[in-house]
Amino acid sequence: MPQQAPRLIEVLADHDSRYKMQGLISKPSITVTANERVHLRITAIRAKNRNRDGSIHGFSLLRPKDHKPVPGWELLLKPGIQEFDLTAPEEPGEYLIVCTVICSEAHDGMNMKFVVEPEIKILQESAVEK
Ligand SMILES: [Cu+2]
Repeated sequence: MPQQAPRLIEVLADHDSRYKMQGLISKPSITVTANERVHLRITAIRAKNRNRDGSIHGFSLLRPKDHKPVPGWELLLKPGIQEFDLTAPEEPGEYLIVCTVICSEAHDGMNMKFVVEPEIKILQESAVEK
């Protein structure tokens, strides 16, 4: 089966402890389809503080029901551009991305919406499965 190229999503983790996306500077959000493969390109710019390991921001995806991090989606960011190949959660819902590095006084507000929409099954595929 031909694999579709993962979708590129670009995020800026900025010096003012905010996530930003092109065209969505004041209210960034990511919408994906369940199980979709995504290629995240995150540019991180240092705020006031960093962790001992050199991380300047975090990027963790939290589940809607219990705010537990999604496995594989607990990212720590070093200064500069970093790329991650990830698979979206299979459960639809409104998730939250939060920073996990106490990067400045504004850290508590460093979060953004992440929506997982249900997967649309192609009729032919489900006919074959049954
Ligand atoms: Cu932070």
